[in-house]
Amino acid sequence: MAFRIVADSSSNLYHLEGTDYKYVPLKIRCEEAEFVDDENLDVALMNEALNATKGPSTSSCPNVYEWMEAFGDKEEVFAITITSNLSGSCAAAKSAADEYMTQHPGRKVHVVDSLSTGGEMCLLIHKIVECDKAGMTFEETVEAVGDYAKHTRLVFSLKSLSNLAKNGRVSGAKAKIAGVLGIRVVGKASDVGTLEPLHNCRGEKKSINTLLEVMEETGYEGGKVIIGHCFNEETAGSVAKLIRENYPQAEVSFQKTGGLCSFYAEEGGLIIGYEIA
Ligand code: X90
Repeated sequence: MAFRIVADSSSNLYHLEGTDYKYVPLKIRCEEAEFVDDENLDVALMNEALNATKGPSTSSCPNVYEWMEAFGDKEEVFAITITSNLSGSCAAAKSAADEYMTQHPGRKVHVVDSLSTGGEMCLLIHKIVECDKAGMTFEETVEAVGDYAKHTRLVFSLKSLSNLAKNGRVSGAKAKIAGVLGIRVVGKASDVGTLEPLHNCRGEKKSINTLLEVMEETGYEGGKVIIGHCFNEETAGSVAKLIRENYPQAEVSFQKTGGLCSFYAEEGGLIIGYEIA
């Protein structure tokens, strides 16, 4: 591997076999405890604590120092962040990159603002690995990942938008609808990297069909899919089944949401990154 790849933990990716991959954790906090979104985090325990707390709960992004630490002493680094429109992670990564390149002339860091999170970040990470393995230069890879990002998207299906609303990441009015029992809000990451709720679905089955419809409306034609779920293997499996029925060639994989995505997607939530044509 020529490149080091660093992502914040909203990618739900803590290890990447055979690559020089590192993650920087976000943190989740309530009055009683702080949870570091690393590979040791027990998400079920975190959820329990968050459900039990009466006070506010919130998240925080990695700081400049933490990003710099993760760059290590590498010559060529790619840093992939959660959308800059909902988090300070990207701004911190960019400051870290500037500082790193000033301190070490000749070294290069390219920050990729995913304008998304979860599985869509993973697709970008996999693309960088692919470029590296193909022997592409840093500059060629910067261009390739930029082009590829035009062909990746993210949809979600959430039972509750409560933590998103409480932390000002979505409007209170939209969160209210999602609070109704049995309603799932299906939506997508907008072009500017914000949450765009699109449909209020009654029942799980309806939400699964709606997810694929939204994927198709945004250009899905059977490309790679990464389904992230917060303790909802069953629905994740049903989504995969539906995709495979319609697109037998589709490469579909699963991931459990880590701390940050689980906090915001909440129990039962699905976050799906995919390629479009
Ligand atoms: O800096 C921080 O404290 C992190 C804040 C993150 C806020 C939003 C996280 C959303 C996570 C929800 C569904 C997918 C939405 C995609 C929108 C681009 C997951």
